[in-house]
Amino acid sequence: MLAAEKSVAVPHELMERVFEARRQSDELFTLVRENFLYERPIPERHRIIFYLGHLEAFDWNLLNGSLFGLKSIHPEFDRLFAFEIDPVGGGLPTDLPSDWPAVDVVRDYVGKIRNNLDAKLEKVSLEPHFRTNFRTNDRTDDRTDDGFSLHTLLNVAIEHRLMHAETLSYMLHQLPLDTKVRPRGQQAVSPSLAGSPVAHQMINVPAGVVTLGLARDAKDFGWDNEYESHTMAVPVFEIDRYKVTNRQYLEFMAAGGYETRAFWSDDDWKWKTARGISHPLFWKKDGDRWSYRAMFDEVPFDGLTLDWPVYVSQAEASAYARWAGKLLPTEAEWQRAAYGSVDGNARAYPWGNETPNAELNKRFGDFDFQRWDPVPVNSFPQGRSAFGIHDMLGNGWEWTSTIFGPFPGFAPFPFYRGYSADFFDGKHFVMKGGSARTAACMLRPTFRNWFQAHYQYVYAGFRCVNRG
Ligand code: AVJ
Ligand code: FE
Repeated sequence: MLAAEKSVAVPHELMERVFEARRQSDELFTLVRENFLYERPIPERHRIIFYLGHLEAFDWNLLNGSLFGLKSIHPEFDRLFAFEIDPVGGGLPTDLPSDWPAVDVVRDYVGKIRNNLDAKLEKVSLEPHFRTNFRTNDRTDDRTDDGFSLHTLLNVAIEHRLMHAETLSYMLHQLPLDTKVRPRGQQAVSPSLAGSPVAHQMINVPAGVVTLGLARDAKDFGWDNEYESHTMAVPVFEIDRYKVTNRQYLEFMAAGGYETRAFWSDDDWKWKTARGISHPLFWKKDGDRWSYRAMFDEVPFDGLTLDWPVYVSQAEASAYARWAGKLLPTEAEWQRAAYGSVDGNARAYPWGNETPNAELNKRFGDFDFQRWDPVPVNSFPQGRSAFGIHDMLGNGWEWTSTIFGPFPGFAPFPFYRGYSADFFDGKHFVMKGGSARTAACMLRPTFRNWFQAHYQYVYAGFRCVNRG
């Protein structure tokens, strides 16, 4: 009967998610030709090799530090691979490839950490006090000294890894094409899904109340910055039915958008000028024609790619909005446009209450690793929100005008104090929605992403609003 008992105790669902997340992150490292793992595609961030060790060091430090208390197999690596760099302020990192251990050594560390953690997880999952709180966020039978369940910690490990699967994707995006290995069957541009021309218009969202954040006693997992739940009144506004496309952004450029001082804030103008920025990072000029730098190809602007959402920094998005005589939405407006409804009841997703899965994803949006690149902004009519606004989840994050800050009642996770709090500096803006490389679990209404206004690398675009 041991086998049956074990199958009850082992947290299948959570461990399956750990394994699936590992599959996603492992795949990314196979896309880079081995000699390029020591490259730094984004000057502000670590070399690729760091992330190979980081995901396991993170899991180890988190689970072992708070719960297991096993002897470390490599304390030096636990520290070396522990921390990200904060790209704000200070100079750029100056470390050299030779400062990092060899790939084989890092892979060996990864393998050993996984074996140790998995063996321990299998064992503790049989201990009675872990059984209940493996399944929910329930704090009544807490296990860490700070009162957090293993369920919470495993969710932190899973979502941390999945977030890096996305940040690594856009990091590898910046590598020269000949340093990457194209996945089998990968096409340059996804065939058209919609076919009809994009009919841009603005949609009226009546005044209403929106709920932001997660209740402290909610059973579902959320990061520290998602707590607590609170409501806000949102006055009437109009919002773009679709994200701003490459085609629309070309008009802004043709109108001298990058050269007109009045469209830019002081800070953004200084940044743009100092860096000599004159077009979106994902665009490339060939003679007098633009092409799009996709993940594994450069593709000319044509009927399809022109209708992809434009990916830009928040500074560039704000300049466009000013040129158009509009504004970027606040976090609360975005939330209401995506999850609100005419009758006042919030939905779990813009399309309703169906939880995304492999089948539904195909109808509802470009997210959950289905593709590497965007699709035209009108590709998923069935994913539209109650107000008829398209493409709110997937196909690129959306910048808001809201500075990333704590919700009322915020408390940092004691086992990861800096996750959000380190970025409450007035320089980071909330992004909502998700990209082609965002895992479905992070499409929940309360998930908040953030980057600083001058960060061009992320798969993020925007749509505009008008207020009375
Ligand atoms: C939440 C995506 C802004 O990439 O800097 C990963 C996620 N934090 N490891 C980031 C994160 C620490 C974070 N973002
Ligand atoms: Fe990290």
